[in-house]
Amino acid sequence: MTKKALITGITGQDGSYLAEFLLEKGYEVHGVIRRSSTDRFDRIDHFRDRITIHQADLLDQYSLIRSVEESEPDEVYNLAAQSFVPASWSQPMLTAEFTAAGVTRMLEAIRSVGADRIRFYQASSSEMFGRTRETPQRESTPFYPRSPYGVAKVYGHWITVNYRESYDMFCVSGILFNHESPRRGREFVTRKISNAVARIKLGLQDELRLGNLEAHRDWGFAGDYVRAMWMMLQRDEPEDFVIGTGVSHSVKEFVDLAFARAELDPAKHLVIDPELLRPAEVDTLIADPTRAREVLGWNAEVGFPGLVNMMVDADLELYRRQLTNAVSPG
Ligand code: NDP
Ligand code: GDR
Repeated sequence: MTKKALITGITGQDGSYLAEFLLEKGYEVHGVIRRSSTDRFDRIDHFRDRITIHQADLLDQYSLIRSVEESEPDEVYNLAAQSFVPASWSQPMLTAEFTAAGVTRMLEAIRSVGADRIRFYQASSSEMFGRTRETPQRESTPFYPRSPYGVAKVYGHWITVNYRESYDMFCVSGILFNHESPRRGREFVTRKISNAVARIKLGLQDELRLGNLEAHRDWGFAGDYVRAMWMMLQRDEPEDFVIGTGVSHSVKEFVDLAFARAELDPAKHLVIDPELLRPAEVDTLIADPTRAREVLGWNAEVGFPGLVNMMVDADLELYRRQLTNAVSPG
């Protein structure tokens, strides 16, 4: 029998890769999209006709129930969230509504429709570890979030654990470390860098303004990480896993590799802007993905240099195409 999956956040980076992955596996894929006055289908346009869209919002309980009723999923992947950390300081209440309370609304929607047969994945985050003393971070590491976003994710994490224990539901959280791709939103630091490098190379901009260059992150490729989400829902017992590469790099290292890929000198273009520093920073994150490797059989296939090169090459290609189209007649 064909399996059915419902994905919230399908228009986002991870949602688009996950949908492709599940379509490839033969799933019937349904996606939740919130109403907007403009089309926001850039990341899913190329498979839009192979999925079913349900209009719903994490703020609206009834719309979520209806999306679950209509799609009759075997698996629900809750990827929707306000996911940009700096925005969580400027919009803390909205972040709490989307990223924290939204998880409960989705769990309630599942519970009201068919808790015993629907498996649930929650997109937890390494931001929950924040300033924890333990390094590297594994499943048992205590949380110490450093932003309203991180705090909201801790809520989402524990409510998922709580529904598993309260109602015997198959609910899991994947504690995913930063994962990037050419589809990453342009405000996140990796894409901001690859985008700027490509534009500088092609003479479209001259400057790249960044905040804290010394922050360290465990960066992987989003395509690898959506595979881990699916693997977690195929197990006999629900269990939470840390997903990361186990290697951490600084923002500065990302900058140096990205500029080198385009044969540019960062010293000529990089500007440090104190306005981009955060009220509270997460200095270093590094995953211990041992359980994911040993129990799930998951590994990150793309390493750090491969990821940087992939992102710079994709942005160079994107802007070269745009420039060619702009000058070609007709
Ligand atoms: P994106 O920001 O790219 O995508 C977020 C998605 O959520 C978009 O589809 C967005 O829709 C949707 N969304 C936001 N608010 C609502 C709402 N009120 N109702 C319905 N949909 C909504 O995030 P990513 O793909 O990078 O991340 C996916 C999930 O994983 C997020 O929960 C994120 O917090 C979490 N995460 C991400 C990591 C990463 O490194 N990428 C690491 C760890 C966790 P729209 O297009 O309309 O804005
Ligand atoms: P993060 O990702 O906060 O880790 O959250 P982001 O790419 O925004 O920042 C990473 C680090 O880079 C430093 N930095 C800058 N960041 C941005 N965005 N812009 C800048 O100009 C800049 N200069 C330096 C930041 O201070 C930070 O230390 C991401 C999101 O995808 C979350 O949703 C997810 O949960 C976590 O990853 C894991």
